[in-house]
Amino acid sequence: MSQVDYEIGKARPDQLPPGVPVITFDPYSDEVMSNPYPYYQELREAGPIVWMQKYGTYAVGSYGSVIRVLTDHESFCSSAGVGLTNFHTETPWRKPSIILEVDPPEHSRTRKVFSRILSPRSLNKLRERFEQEAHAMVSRLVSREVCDGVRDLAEAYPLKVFADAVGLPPDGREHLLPYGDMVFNAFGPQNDRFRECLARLGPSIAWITEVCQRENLSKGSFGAELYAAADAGEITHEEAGMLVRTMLSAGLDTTIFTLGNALVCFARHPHQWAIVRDNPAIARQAIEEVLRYDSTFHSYYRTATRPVTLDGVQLDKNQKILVLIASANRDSSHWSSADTFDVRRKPAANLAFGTGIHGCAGQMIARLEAEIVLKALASQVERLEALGEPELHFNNTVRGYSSLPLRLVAKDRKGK
Ligand code: OVM
Repeated sequence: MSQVDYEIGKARPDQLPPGVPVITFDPYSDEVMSNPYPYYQELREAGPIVWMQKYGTYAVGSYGSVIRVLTDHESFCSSAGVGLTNFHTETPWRKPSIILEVDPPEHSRTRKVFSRILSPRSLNKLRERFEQEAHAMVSRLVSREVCDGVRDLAEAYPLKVFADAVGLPPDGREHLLPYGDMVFNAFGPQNDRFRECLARLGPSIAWITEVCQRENLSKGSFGAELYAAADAGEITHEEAGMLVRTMLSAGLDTTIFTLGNALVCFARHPHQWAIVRDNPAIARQAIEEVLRYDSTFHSYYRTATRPVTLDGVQLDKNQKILVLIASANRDSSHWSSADTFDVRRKPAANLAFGTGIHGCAGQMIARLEAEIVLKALASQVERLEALGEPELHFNNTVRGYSSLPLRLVAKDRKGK
């Protein structure tokens, strides 16, 4: 191995304390990504904390260990980056996020502004518009013979309603997808997937930078509210632009893949679809189960701020730890029938949105979008028929599909 594999924060395998189980599979390989769950089980069974040989980091994948790491932000920080790249020793591909990749007290200031703008109260105003758009979109698709569930719904919906809510102009939104793909690839290793994505990125970065400027954001939007917070002195104007960037980084791929994963889940589990269709009030809970069963965000890192013991293992300062939230959501010591997709369970406290001070700030708008789309489908669609295998989109951090050929079979309205 080259020198770079052993820099600060990445202990040598031969320096490991005895008794730490070693896993040899590569969580970023196509093979593991095609179906990561058996590998996650192997990892959990190996021990509460394991050594990831290929990357020279620890990893946690059980429910308890994941919570222990995420709720102790003083020992396990975000300011060294929440990807494999250690910002203390390597140069990140873009300026670090001022909300994700920081610790208190800096984090508290930006998070407060963000949380207010994305609070349930402020989101209430969006519900009606979101519902109208979902109903219109679904009824157009139902009237077509076939559609692509990912392109025509999972992508189209957030690209319309969320981008509108942030305040973006209508043209150029196609840049959001390659940009988001890059953001999430960058939380993993600098592998071929990372490099190819960066090489394709071209003009998307410039477009994103441009639309984060105040004059390009519509009145009354989240973007406008961020700049208003700057006028009020809570943050600087430059920080307002950086927080618009966060919304665009974190708010599209995540909800898009969640919607696509939901469509795949329900196409594959028609009885589960029948439960939602016949009782749309369960939609919000059903989305929670989609997030537990096939989590969108699979993993990210924390970094030890000091020598710290985790599950009996002594970690050095600067050590990176992979936190596999998608694995915690399948931990059979926490969930009964963990590998069963069951919309009737109440998967509260699933870790799809993380937990602790960095728990997803956008989770309420993510749930709102998904619930509304699912309810629109429930009111109009009898069955979701997959017309072929969905196409998996490979990304180092988020899991979802790039295509799902689909027929949405209309409900028979006669006699109903
Ligand atoms: C950000 C950012 C990017 C991706 C995800 C995220 C899950 C935040 O730029 O702040 O939160």
